Amino acid sequence: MKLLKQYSLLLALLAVFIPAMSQAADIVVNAEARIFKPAIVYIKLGDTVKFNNMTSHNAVTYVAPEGSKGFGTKGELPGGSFSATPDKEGIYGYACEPHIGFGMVGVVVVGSVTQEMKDAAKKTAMETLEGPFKRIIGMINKIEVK
Ligand SMILES: [Cu+2]
Repeated sequence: MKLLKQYSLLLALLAVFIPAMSQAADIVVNAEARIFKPAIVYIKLGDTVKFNNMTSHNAVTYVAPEGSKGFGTKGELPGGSFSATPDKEGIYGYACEPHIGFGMVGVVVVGSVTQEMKDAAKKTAMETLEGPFKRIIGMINKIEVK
C-alpha cells in the first residue's frame, strides 16, 4: 500500500513537471543594423533566447541577476546565431559591443518582475556601467512591471 502511494506520488509529479519542461520556448531576437528587435523580451526560466544575424554583432550581459553568469562573451562575436538560456529569474541588460556607440542594447526579463527588481537592476546599472553602456539603463526603464 505504501509503495502504491509513492508510485502515485511519482506519477503525479511527472504529470506536473513533464508539461512544464516541454513548454520551454525559443524566443527570437534579430540583430538589425544598429538595434536588437525586439529590444525587450519577456521569457520564463528555462526559455532560450535565440539571437540571429550575429555575424557583426554580439550580445553580452552587463547587468545580470545576482549569482547569474549571464550570457555572451566580452570581445567575441558569436557569428551567425547564438542561443542564451538565462540561469536565474530577473533582469539581464546586454549590449552589442561593436555598436554600443549607437546604443545597440537590449533587455531580457526572466519571470515576473516587480518594481523593486526593476529599481535594483537600475541601481546596479547606474553604479557599474560606464560611458555608452549606460544606455542599458534607459532600456531597463522601459521594462513593463506586470
Ligand atoms: Cu551590433
